[in-house]
Amino acid sequence: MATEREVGVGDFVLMDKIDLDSFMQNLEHRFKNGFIYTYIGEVCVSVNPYRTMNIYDKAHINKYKDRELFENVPHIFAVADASHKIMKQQGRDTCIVISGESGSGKTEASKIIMKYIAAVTNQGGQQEIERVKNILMQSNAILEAFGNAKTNRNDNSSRFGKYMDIHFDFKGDPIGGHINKYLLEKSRVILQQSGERNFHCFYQLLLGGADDLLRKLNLNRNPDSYFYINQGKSAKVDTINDKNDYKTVLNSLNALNFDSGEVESIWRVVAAIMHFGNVEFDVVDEEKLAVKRGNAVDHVATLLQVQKSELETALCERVIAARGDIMRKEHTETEASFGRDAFSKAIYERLFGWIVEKINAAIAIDANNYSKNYKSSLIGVLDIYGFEIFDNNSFEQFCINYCNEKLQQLFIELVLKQEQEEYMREGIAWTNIEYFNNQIICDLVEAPHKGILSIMDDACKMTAEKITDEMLLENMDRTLKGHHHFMSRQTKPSEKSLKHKVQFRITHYAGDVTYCIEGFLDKNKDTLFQDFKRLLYSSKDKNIRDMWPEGAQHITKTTKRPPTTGILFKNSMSALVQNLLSKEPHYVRCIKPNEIKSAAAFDEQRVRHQVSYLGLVENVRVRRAGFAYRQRYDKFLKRYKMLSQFTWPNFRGGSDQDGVKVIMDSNNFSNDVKYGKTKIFIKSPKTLFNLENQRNELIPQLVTLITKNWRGYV
Ligand code: AOV
Ligand code: MG
Repeated sequence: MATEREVGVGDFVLMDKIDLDSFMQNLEHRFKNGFIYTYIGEVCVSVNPYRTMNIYDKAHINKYKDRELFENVPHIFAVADASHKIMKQQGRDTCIVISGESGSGKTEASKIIMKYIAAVTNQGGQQEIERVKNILMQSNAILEAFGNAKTNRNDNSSRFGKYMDIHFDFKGDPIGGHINKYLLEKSRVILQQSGERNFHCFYQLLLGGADDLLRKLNLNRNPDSYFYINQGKSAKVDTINDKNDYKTVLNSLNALNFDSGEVESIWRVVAAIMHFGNVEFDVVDEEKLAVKRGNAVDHVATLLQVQKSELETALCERVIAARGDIMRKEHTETEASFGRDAFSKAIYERLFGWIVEKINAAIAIDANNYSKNYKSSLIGVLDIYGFEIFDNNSFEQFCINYCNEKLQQLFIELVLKQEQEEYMREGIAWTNIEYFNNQIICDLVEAPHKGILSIMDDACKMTAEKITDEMLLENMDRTLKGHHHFMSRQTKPSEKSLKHKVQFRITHYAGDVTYCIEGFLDKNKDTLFQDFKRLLYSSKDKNIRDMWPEGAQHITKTTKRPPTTGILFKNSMSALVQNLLSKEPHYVRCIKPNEIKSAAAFDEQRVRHQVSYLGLVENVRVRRAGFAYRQRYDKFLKRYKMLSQFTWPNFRGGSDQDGVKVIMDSNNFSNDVKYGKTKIFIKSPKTLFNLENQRNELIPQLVTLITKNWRGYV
């Protein structure tokens, strides 16, 4: 029973009138009164409060533990509990899909869910389970240090997608986990827009690292000294304490069993990248390029534990193997700079991947405690990078926004499918509700042959002629002309806001995004000269060598061209969707209340836009199309049995459905309900209100009655 007084309507399905205006009114009213969560049936809508709320403490956890959704004021804890309960009681795999645009609160939501699960499990205090819980919690600090960064939309923006499986034993206690990461935005390592930062770890090291360590790494504490981390001119962020965060990360690395050598390797790679950004080139003569004199390259060689001369060679020329012959080719200055940047990005990406693998090793189910055949159930938690629009949008935004299209598609499919299936299963008639299906945008990006990813892939495969980004855009124009969600100056000459031959626009489900084609091909090809791979494989540092196993390959061994980044990403998205489809989904739909990170402002227009594109009103309509409320007969009877003398104090017999029928008939609700095979479906929310009110009025009398005559009832 709710102990807090509700403000507005806790479940949009129960609103009198279902339209965007009523939805907005209820959402705003609740938000302004501190109610940031509201349901649409079992979907939880969450508005980022941008302030610390005291609704996540022990008392709240206890309030939601083992309760039904409707028993308390809406809360994300209830979603976590529902997911855990189904997994535990029915042994079914579940997942919690958290979506919403950049800065809407997805990552915080995922942490709150983990916190709840950690708090309600392992009542027996088993050591191994405590260990697993500890690792699950501590891994966040590390992943955020290396995978999150300040963007102009969010001070702690996830720059990678994260899907985490948590495995549970038959008692519902966590026994292990696994993290899948999706495309890290590695271009940030070398380039940041004004107002943005590189990944947090760079600043954490500079501000938090011990004097000794910094001396060893040849670093000074001033972020402005390093080109790779100073371009955004915003190293200092009010909401971030890099010094403290460094300590937290170090503690977490220790907790996850990274040994001191591994921790040192991590910081050496991070430091090497900072020095790398300061490496420049001199054109000696037309034929010859050299690394500019200075210390940066010396530091890089020392930190990566490779020969300086070999590093310089790898930077200035490349080895080409053609039909068994080995030749050397000098780089131009542009090629050398490109190589240096590609190398820096690659080292960072490998470091990140290596860290994730080590975390996975630490949280893998312990084979000593659980046999290989042990059947565990799991909860998957998905926290991806949200839809984003910047002043300049490139290949990374294109991938991120495509990922969000896929999740929206999944939501549409499943929410409708679930409803349809439920009505069919229960033998109840169903009427369709109109909604915008973004499949057309998913197709625009991913369709074979005609989709943007495919056009890009074809362009990357052409080696005979040099294809430029401009030519790629021309190919897109030709193939996609007339598509309602694609536009360029070529396909629509009157669109003067688009730069001819440089920009194109996609009308995404969440809004129009103008992309700049420059760099798309390089980023999609993601070329890294072989020389760098061999160089790192020669490192004296075992950990760095481990990050580059392919460096062992002999130069003359021809390697197949690796798949392009876009195709890899498309495949990983498709695998992710398949995986989510195989589980029972729960949704948290996050909303960003304003653009200024304010705890007070509710920007009606911005929120209205999000509610619209997320399809939330349609969600309510679908949910209510026939029936606002449904419940299993046994549960329904348990809750409302006191409303009829036939079922209270003693149920006079028959099935649960019979009992429910008597209650509804005796209250004259027969016209408002349908009886499915296992559930009762109620059409009007008023019926439920009425039942709830009667129950609330009866309960005090019953309590008094029971207290007076309690012996008689026991
Ligand atoms: P995101 O994950 O959705 O964006 P975050 O979860 O990082 O967004 O939230 C952004 C910021 O909003 C956080 O750093 C907090 O300051 C604040 N915030 C969010 N949720 C809460 C909450 N429940 N309570 C208090 N503050 C909150 V991105 O990763 O950019 O898509 O790529
Ligand atoms: Mg995030």
